[in-house]
Amino acid sequence: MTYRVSRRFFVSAMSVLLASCAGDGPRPYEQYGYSRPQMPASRLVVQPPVAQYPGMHGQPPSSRDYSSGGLTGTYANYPAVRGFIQDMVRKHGFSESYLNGLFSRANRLDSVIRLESPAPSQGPSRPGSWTRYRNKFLTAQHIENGTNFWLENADVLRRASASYGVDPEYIVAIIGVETYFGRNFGKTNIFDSLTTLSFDTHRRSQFFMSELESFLLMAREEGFDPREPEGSWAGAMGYGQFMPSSFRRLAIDFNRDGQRDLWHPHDAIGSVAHYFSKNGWHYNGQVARPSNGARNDDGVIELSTYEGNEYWHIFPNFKVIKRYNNSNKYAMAVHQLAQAIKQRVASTGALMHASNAR
Ligand SMILES: [Ca+2]
Repeated sequence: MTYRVSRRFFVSAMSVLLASCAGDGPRPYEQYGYSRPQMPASRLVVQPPVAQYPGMHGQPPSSRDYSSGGLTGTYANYPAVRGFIQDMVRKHGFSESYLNGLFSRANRLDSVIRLESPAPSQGPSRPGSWTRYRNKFLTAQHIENGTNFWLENADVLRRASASYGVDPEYIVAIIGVETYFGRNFGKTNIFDSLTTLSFDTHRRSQFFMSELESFLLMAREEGFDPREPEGSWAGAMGYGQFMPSSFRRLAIDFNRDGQRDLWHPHDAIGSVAHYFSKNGWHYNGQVARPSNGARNDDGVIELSTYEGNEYWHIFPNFKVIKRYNNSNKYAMAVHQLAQAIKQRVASTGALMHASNAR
C-alpha cells in the first residue's frame, strides 16, 4: 500500500514538474550552449542497465521461504536484534516469523566492522591531502568515461536537467565520483552490512538501524528479496550510491517502466537530479572560485596541496554537493570533474572521432 502511495506521489510530482517546464521559455539546458555532437547512430543507442534491479522479476519477498519459529544463526543471542524485529512487527506490520527467518540467515561481516572502526590517529595530517584526493578522480579516464556517459545518456540528462533545474555536468560528476559511471557499485551484501553496522558496531549504530528499517521497508515496497542487493560496505546502492532512506524519499522512476531502479542509469540520473533539487540547487549558479586566502571568512575553505594550501570561495551550490557527502574534498572533486567533463563535451567532435578510430 505504502508503495502504491509513494509511487503515485512521485508520478504526480513528476507530472507537476514536467508540466511546469512545458512553457514557452527556454529550457534550462538550452541556456547552456551545449549542442549534441554529430556521432554515428550506434553511439546513441542507450546501453541496457549494467545490473537489473535485484529480484525485479523474482518472487515477492513474502513468498520466500524465510519463515522461522525463532531466531537462529549468528544473531540468535542478540537481544537488540530481537527488539528490532519486535519494533518492525509493531510499527510496520511485518510478519515476525518472516523476520526471524530473514535475520537467522544474516552474516556478520568482519570487514565492515573494521571499516567502521575509527582509524588510529596519525597526528597532524600530512600536507597534500587534497592533491592526493583530487588525483583519484580528476584522471583522463574519468573525464573520457564521463564524457561518454553524458553522450550515451544525453537525452535523459537533458530531460532531468530541465525537470529539476540541475546542471547536467554535476549529475554526471556525482555518478563518476560515486561509482566511476556505474563500473563500481560495490560488492557487499546490503542486508548483511546494515545488520552488522546496526548490531556489531557502536559509533553510528542508531543511524544504521534506521537505514536497516528503511531498507526492509524499501524491499517490501519495491518487491525484492532483501537478501539480494549488493552495494557499498556502508549500505549505499546503485549508480548514485543512495542509502535506503534517500531511496525511499527521493528515488525516481525516471524511465517510467514502473520500477524505481538505481541500477539503471536513467532512473539514477533522474534520482540524483531530484536529490540536488530537493536540497536547493541553483541552476547555473556558482559553485566555487579561487580566493586569495581570507581565512577567517566563513565562505572560504582551504585545501591542502604539496605546495601549500589552496583557498576557495564557496557558494550555496557547494553546500548542496556536501549534502551528498559532507566533505570539502568530495564536493571540490565533484565540482572540478563536472567542469572538466563539461569542457570536454563542449569540444567533442574530436573526442568522438578519436574514440571511433580505436
Ligand atoms: Ca524505472
